[in-house]
Amino acid sequence: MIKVLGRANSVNVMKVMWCCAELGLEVERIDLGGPFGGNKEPAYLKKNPNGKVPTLEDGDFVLWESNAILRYLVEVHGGEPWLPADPRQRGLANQWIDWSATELAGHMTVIFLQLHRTEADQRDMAAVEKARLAAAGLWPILDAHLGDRDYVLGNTPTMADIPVGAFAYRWFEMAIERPDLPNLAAWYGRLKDRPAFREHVLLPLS
Ligand SMILES: N[C@@H](CCC(=O)N[C@@H](CS)C(=O)NCC(=O)O)C(=O)O
Repeated sequence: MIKVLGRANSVNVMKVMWCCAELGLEVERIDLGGPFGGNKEPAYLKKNPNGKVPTLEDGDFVLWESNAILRYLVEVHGGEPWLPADPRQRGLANQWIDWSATELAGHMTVIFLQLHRTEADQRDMAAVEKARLAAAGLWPILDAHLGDRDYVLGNTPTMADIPVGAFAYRWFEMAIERPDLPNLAAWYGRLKDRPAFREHVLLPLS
C-alpha cells in the first residue's frame, strides 16, 4: 500500500493526498513534521535528506518533492485524464505545475507562515504585504487562462489543477485583500465541489 509521510496541514502533503484520493488509491498517511516532528530523525533523513514532507513510499520505492510525487502517481497509478497522453497537453500541465513551484509558492508561503504560523506580535507585515502584492500579480495570469475553460487544461481536471488548486485554497481562505478574479473564483468553486479536494485540502488553516 502507498504510504505518505507528512502532516495533513502541509500544502505539499495536501497535493499528494488530494491526488491519491482522485485516483482512488488506498493510502496510509503518517503524521510527521511540524508539531509531530520526526522529520529530522536519521531514519527519516535516510528517506528524505531534506527533512521535509511529504515523502512517498510505494512498496520499497521512496520519492520526495511533492510535484515529482504527483507526476509519479499519475504515471504509475493514474493515466488519462489526470496524466494527459498528448505531449503538448502534458507539456502545458507541467508548465502550470512548475509555475506553481517557481513563481507562486514562495510568495504564498510567506503570507501563510506569517499569518498562520507566527504569533501576531512577531509578524513581519511588510513582508506579508510584499508577498501579497507579488501573488496578486501572479494569480491574474491563471485567471486569464481560465477565461475559456473549466479547469487548467480544459473541461476536465488533470494533474495541472492540483498544485495551483492547493495554493488557491490558501489564497481564497486567508484574510487578505485580493483582486477580483472571477474566472479563478469560479474554478476554485468547481474544485470545492470535489469530495477529494474537500477531504484533503479544505482543512482548517493551521
Ligand atoms: N519542495 C518541497 C517542499 C517541502 C516543504 O517545504 N515541506 C514543508 C511543509 S509544506 C516542511 O516539510 N516543513 C517542515 C515541517 O513540516 O516540519 C515539496 O514540494 O515537497
